[in-house]
Amino acid sequence: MRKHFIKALACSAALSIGVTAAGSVFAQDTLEDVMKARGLTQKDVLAAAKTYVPTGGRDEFIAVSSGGQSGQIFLYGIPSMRILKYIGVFTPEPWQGYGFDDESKAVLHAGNLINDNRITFGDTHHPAISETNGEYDGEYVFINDKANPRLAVIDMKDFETKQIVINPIMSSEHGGAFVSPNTDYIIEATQYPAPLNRKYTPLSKFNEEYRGAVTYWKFNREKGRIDVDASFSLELPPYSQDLSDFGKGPSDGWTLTNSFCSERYVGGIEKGRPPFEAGCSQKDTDFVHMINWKRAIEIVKEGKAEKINGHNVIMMKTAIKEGILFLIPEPKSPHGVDVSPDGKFFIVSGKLDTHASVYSFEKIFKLIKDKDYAGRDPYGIPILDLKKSLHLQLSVGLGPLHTQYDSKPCTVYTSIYVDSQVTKWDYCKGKVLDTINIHYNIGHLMTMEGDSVKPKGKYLVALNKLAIDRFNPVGPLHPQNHQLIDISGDKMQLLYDMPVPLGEPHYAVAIKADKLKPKVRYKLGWNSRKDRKSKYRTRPGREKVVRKDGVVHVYGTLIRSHITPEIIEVEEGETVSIHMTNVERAQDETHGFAIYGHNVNLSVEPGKTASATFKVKNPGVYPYYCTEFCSALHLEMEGILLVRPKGMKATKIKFQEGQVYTEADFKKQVKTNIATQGVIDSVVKFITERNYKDFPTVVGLVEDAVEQLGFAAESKKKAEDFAAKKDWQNATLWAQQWFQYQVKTADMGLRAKTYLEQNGAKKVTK
Ligand code: CUK
Ligand code: CUA
Repeated sequence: MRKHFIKALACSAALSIGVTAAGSVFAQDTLEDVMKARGLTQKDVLAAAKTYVPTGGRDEFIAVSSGGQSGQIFLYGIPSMRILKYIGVFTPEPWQGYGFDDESKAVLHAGNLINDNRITFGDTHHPAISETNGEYDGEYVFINDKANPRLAVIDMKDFETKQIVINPIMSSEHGGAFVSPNTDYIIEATQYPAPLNRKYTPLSKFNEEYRGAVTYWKFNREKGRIDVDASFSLELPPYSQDLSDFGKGPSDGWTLTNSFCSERYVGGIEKGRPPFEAGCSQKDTDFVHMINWKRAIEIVKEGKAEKINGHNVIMMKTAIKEGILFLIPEPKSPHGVDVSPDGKFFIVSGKLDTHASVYSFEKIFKLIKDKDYAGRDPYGIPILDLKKSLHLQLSVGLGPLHTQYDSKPCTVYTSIYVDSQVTKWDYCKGKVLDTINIHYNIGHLMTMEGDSVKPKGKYLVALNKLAIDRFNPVGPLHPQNHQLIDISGDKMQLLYDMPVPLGEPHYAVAIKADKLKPKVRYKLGWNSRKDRKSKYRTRPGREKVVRKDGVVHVYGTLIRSHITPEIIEVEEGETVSIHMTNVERAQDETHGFAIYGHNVNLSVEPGKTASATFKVKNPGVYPYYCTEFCSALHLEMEGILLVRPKGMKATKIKFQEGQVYTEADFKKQVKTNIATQGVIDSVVKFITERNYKDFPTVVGLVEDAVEQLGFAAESKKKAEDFAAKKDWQNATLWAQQWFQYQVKTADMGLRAKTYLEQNGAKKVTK
């Protein structure tokens, strides 16, 4: 192993001299050969070239997608469609320790106790990225849970879930999460009506006591958390509210929420009544609700809201009296409501119709100003006239659902569910420009930053509900299918199919990758879920065990390749609280921490402190170890939790040494170390002779390498001290430890060197 390593180092050092980009031995195939062998057409190769991101390369956009019933979200790159990460949101995620360490359990448990049940799934629908002046700013992601009305906050600095808030009045929701142009509020709207006080109410009182609602969650940007007490809701009729959007520019201050089943039908197929789907499709139109939310904030401040379940709710009668709530008819069973980038129009589709309807805010505002109403609904809410509100309607295909905007003016894309296609059209003039077939049954679709004030165009992703025959069969439950489409030209071109293996990903949003500025590491001893220093943070050398208030607190550290402490001894029945701090500074040096039989599984990224508190019920021997293959001696990153039977005395530990070392062993190890130092020196020379300070990545690696070299020096000193006392056993063991730190130093040095070679570093002459 060691010899191997030294050889590799030496080789690499030699290679750096002169040999660059030699003619590849792999290049004997021509493009034609490969096309023939794999049966690829010119079109395939062109599509491949448009999506391929070379090894080590980066994507231009990052998509944040709902993970459907998994209760997660996931990230992938565009155009490569490479999945980057799954993020635990409403459900535990073991890799990230989410729902396993005390810190993340606090987040998850604050938002999953509903009806006295711990909810362990989520039906995530619509992610939203925070905005500043209507543009994506890459700071936060919000996502809703349709099944158990909740909203989660994810910080894009570390892509961790920071908060889950439970909706205080809804029993079903759908129209969230969508953000106001400066992310001061996030909207969440009901789906299926229910009494807002959550009391049993017979269906005979449906019209009088069942209700819909919209909740405006107040977001505190400085804290990065939703302020529950400053949030409020507005009572709505028991129509099934659907999707929502915020106005912007000239329509800033208003929100839209559409609906279906304004028939207020209650079903009852088992009693011989026509089913929901028939009863809810009787009328030719349903309603989009238009709400003046900026005025609503004032109304709450004026004390005109009522408390339901301790939460401020503006009742319908107040909203009508104050003139902040209006209804506009929309064609049969509408879906999707999408405000244009300039905020002058919004587009609604009719699922049972072929039309997309473009509404004009200018016309609507005039109708409101003139009190020009077409009538009132049974609750007294003013209804505006459909025709007078419309800019135009266009037949775009059967079953239109959602609309996304292009960077090109007046250009939009609408998903067509029944016909399984995307229609590109001009919403200013009302003209179809192009259609493309997708596979199969598209729901949402996403253009790059396509619901912001500045869409970026280029790509469109069709989020398809079914995959049917597009992938290798894997049983009756098929993956879903995200299809990448090139929209840069006049004609749409299908490029790539990506199977999605974790749930129905209703909606996704994509942001320009260079807007994201994620962390590399945490400040040492960080509680990442609370965004502050952990009171359990521990520095190397300060590890300790403290018994306090009946709890055994273990303050430990993790660094390649050891866990401190390596032995934890407690008594049966005690409560143990293990706090692990990863004291690495190196990029990507995450350590895990898992213990046999106690459901303890931490992910401790560099700088993080994570804790696991549990009761040891049974005496026994419980090995623990690091779960990330973090270094050559990762398997040795281990320890033992000893649980003594009650009343048994602790015995002094006498260790069995595996091998007895001699002076010769010590000298041999020192010789190896000196040779290794030579290689490190040559790498250091290579780096310092280059303009490495111009490369922040390399500067970071060098910092980490210097730190490891410091540890090497400490071990060297210990080895020499023991050698002076002729304690060859300890001297050799410390010399081996010294070598371990050298290996880590060299590893980072080589990574830095490779980076410089690949990124055109220049030689500097002094
Ligand atoms: S909904 Cu329209 S297809 Cu939940 Cu946004 Cu799924
Ligand atoms: Cu740390 Cu393996």
